[in-house]
Amino acid sequence: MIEFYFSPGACSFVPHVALEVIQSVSGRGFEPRLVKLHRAEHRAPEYLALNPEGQVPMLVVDGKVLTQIVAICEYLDLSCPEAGLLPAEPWARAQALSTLAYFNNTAHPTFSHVFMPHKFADDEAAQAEVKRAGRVRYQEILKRIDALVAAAPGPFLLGERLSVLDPYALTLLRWGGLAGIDPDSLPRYKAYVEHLAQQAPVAAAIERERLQLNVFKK
Ligand SMILES: N[C@@H](CCC(=O)N[C@@H](CS)C(=O)NCC(=O)O)C(=O)O
Repeated sequence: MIEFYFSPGACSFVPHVALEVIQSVSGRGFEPRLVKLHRAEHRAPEYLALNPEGQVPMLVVDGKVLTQIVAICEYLDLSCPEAGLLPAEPWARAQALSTLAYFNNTAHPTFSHVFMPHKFADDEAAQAEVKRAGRVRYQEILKRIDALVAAAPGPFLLGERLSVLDPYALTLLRWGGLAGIDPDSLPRYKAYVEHLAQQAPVAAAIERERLQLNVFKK
């Protein structure tokens, strides 16, 4: 049994879509467990006992805990190769993992500087500077992902099939809206995300999380 701990709009959207793909391909289901970050449920002692980092996503597979998106994606792909969540061929797989790691360890923490500057500095002026600099850097990162979309060999980042990279790319553009970056400034990336949102497993995750795709406010 797979229990999946997630929070709406968070990076847990990535394994959420992966689990939906697996369900559609193999019939293997999962138990969604909503974690309300705004109510600090991830800081509750019961949650911290499972994941001391106090973060989503988290999988509990037959009672065993797995955290970190890169590891979760690797596990989900290996446990259901027919879902095609990552390429099987060694070089293509390494390239895909390279992009996944970039999303997870570079793009994602840069957004955290904009969204949670208090994690990086104590005084208000320093937080404002962390946020400003983070936003400039995040804009550059979104442009780099836009270039990946342009270079994609098909409608998805890896070609004809949806992989774990796609829901991450969607999440990062959506977060751009929260960072004050208008997705209309990246029309190709925006169109790719809109097409992605129409795919059944992605639409199912969006519906469960009740997500609005474009959260940019003019
Ligand atoms: N490197 C972690 C990042 C997880 C992460 O940053 N999760 C965020 C949501 S997007 C979270 O739980 N934030 C709450 C907090 O850190 O207090 C992973 O890959 O799972």
